[in-house]
Amino acid sequence: MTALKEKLASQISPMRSRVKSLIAEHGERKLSEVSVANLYGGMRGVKSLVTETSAVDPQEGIRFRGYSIPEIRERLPRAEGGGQPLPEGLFYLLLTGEIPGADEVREITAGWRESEALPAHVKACLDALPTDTHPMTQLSAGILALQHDSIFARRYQAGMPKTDYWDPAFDDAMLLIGRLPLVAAYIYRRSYKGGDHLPPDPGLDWAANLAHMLGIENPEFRELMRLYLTIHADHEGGNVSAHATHLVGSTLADPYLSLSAGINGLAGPLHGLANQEVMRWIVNVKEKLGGGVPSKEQLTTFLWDTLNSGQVVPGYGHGVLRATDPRYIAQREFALKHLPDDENFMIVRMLFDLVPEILRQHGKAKNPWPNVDAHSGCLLVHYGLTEYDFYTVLFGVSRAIGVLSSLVWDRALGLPLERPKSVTTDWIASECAS
Ligand code: AMX
Repeated sequence: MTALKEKLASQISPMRSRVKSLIAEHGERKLSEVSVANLYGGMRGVKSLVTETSAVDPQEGIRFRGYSIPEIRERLPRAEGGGQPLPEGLFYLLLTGEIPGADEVREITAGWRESEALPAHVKACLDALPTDTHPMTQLSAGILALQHDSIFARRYQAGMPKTDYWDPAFDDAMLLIGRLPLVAAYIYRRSYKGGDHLPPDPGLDWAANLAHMLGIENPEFRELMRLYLTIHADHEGGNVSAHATHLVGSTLADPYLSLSAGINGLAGPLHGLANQEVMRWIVNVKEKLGGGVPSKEQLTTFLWDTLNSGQVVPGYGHGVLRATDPRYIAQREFALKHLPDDENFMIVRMLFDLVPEILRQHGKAKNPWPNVDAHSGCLLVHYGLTEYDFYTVLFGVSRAIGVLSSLVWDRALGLPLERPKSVTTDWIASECAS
């Protein structure tokens, strides 16, 4: 058993007892109310899920097991000579609540990179899809094809006791996360590089190896991938990718089936697909104006045109946040350090100066500030990753770390099938009339 699995195993029994006594002592205590507006309003703010790995404060943003983004950037182990946290370290933190040391992180890198050959049938499955199939569709299909190797599904069929569910869920998570960069790179190279695939480099950490297999051999891009794959990993439990993974997993569908569901949710333009939409919006502006950095006046006109035609400004607003997303700030700091004069970054900065005030005047969005997706595109383009449709795949590879950590805890705590009650509009109307 690895150190991580051992640590996890030692935490499960006390946590089960804690939850049991909370339910026994306070089971009837009310934590939230549900209004008619909530039912029609996407359940914003209704406390109805338990997620141990992270929590979002509307003002401060994400905390992973209590640690803010600046704190994890400071405290998580880095690659040798690197300045960014390793996603491996975040995985350890999300699962255990503890900051790992370099040895623990090395062990996770080794685990993820152990069986990273992509099975032939997975390649064949992806190759059967037209190369212009959206990369997120390919990612979801690739994850489903990998499900053939699910240890959870096999052990469930063999009749494992409930108390053991977390164990193969963890093993599946390790293998699946380890293979995701292979799937992502395979999709990228078949979709955009004529199927000229690049073999993994065994000497690299997980994120750097993904950068390598994409074909971008730039140490700064490796650093970007480490940061990117860390900060996109988790955003508490109610966002669509996390919630969908949790919901499907509550049927005891294995981690592959569950993650594929979460990835399908991430592929929506109001969720993870916003990152490709931001870059597309910027390029569209530049094309219409004949290239270069537009003036403030020109950008303002484009922003109002977008809003007046009934579209959203991608990368701005949020279901929970009410301030600038710290994941945006982390990427901005990276850009200020490494690409301060980049043209697209200059536009992203101008948008930061303009959009909040325009959205305020527009008067609809509850949060006029940028979210994580407003920034990532300009960084990726800078290092040569210019295929916008691929961006959400990187988000998905990272998100797997968070939602699969949560799924392991779901199974450890024996969380049941999720099955809220639905009602009809007639029922609501008659209830309100009484
Ligand atoms: N541009 C224009 N209008 C916006 C807006 C934006 N960026 N953000 C919100 N609004 C509008 C909504 O469409 C809604 O309009 P309606 O009343 O006509 O339906 C109104 O403001 C109220 O919405 P809200 O309560 O502030 O937001 P929400 O919780 O319903 O939705 C989100 C949140 C992210 C879907 C929304 O802000 C949005 O569409 N943003 C642009 C897309 C985006 O960046 N998505 C990525 C989010 C981060 C992520 O998940 N990766």
